[in-house]
Amino acid sequence: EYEARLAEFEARIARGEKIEPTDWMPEEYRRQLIRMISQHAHSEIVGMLPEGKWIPHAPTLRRKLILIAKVQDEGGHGQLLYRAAETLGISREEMIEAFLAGKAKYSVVFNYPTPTWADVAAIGLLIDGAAVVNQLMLAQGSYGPYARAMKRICYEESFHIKQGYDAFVALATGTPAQRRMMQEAVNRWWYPALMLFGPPDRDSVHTPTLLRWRIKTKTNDQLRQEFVDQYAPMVLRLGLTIPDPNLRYDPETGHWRFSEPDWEEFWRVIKGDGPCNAERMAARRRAHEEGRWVREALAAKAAQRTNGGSN
Ligand code: BYC
Repeated sequence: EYEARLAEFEARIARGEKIEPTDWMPEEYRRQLIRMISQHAHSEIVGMLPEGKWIPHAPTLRRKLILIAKVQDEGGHGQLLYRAAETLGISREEMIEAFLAGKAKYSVVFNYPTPTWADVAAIGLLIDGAAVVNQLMLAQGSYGPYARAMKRICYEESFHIKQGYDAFVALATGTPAQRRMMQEAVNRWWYPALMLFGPPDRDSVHTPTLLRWRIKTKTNDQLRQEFVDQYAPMVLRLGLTIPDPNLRYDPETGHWRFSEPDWEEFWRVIKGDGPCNAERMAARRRAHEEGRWVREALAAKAAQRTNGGSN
């Protein structure tokens, strides 16, 4: 019985069909999706913090308005993703509880600091750029609600890259002090951007299962290479350098060669020992506490309505 259902499920995926919430699916497929989508949602919400810090200090009114809109979009992406995960039978409260308890991960990159305005530009170009490379792949995935959310999110993220590129170009072609500031931010964000794609394939425990069921359609290393091929020449063209002595174009393969990030640092930061982990978690716990009265008021209102109350 189970074997037959599994075969039919896998045949549907092989035909390129989307799996929808009420369709039969293996428990492991459901578990993997909940893990990934909820981590993705937490990443969007935590990802509001490093750039959000710069909203009061944006250099011009125009940049401030754009940044407010961008950070707000990230909050929206988080909501969209929690909703997609809820279709798999887990509640938003359970997901947020797991996150606040430190049991669910969020992207390693948001544990790095943003000491200057140029870090906002570096995130906008490199981190959003990396996120889009990853998410265009996820938009091809087999689970309907996640793939559709990805498609919509990629549209907005493409605008985010444009704002990142615009701020990046302004600094990279600005005064010597601005160019120096932009270069230092690139030095800080290059390796985190490479880390966004996850551990190397040889250490990626989930990749075989995710590829088998088309939750992912490319591996971590494949996407990392795509990112470097696309973004390294862009940074160099703007007259900046990349902090990797091994970076060079290989005409034989048509790809850029590059050094891997420090994977020991990656695992250490994921486990909680990065420059901003404690600060990020504290900010989220505080926001959760400060929002408690809103959740309680909404719940009370809903209960009143089901009890037939008039207001
Ligand atoms: N950071 O077997 P692996 C954004 C964990 S935010 C932290 O390769 P998989 C934005 C992994 O969870 C967009 N942890 O995993 C927002 C696993 O641990 P668990 C963020 C990571 O799933 C604001 C273990 O390492 N994007 O765009 O095959 C401002 C083994 O890894 C990371 C997403 O979340 C990491 N980078 O592949 C600006 C995309 N990588 O769970 C921008 C959705 C790995 O067993 N996720 N780990 O405890 C994915 O595409 C995949 O999950 C990954 C990892 C490619 C990240």
